[in-house]
Amino acid sequence: MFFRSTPTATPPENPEQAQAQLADLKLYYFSSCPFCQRVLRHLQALELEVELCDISASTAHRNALQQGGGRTTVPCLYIGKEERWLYESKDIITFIDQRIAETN
Ligand SMILES: N[C@@H](CCC(=O)N[C@@H](CS)C(=O)NCC(=O)O)C(=O)O
Repeated sequence: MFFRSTPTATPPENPEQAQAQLADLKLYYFSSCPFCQRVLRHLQALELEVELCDISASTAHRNALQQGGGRTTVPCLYIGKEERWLYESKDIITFIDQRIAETN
């Protein structure tokens, strides 16, 4: 599958604050999903981490996604502070960038 890659992100000026901004996030994913890889690559370029929930490795994660988000499509970002489930890789990347921008 081919898709346009996102522009390479650069790590934030204040990585500790930026990392703290992501503390309430969980990324539901599975590793062979190219849309998940897009989000994971973005996080890698930023040198930041979110909690990862692999739905192919854990029935509990899969069930949590189904029950919380309403479907098992990945990637899906659970936003703890808002109790919100965000689907769509591009929207997830935009959300993460916005959260980080709040630290600048
Ligand atoms: N447009 C979505 C596509 C997501 C997508 O198609 N994910 C696949 C895995 S690669 C999936 O979860 N398919 C199973 C389903 O939708 O239940 C995105 O960019 O995140």
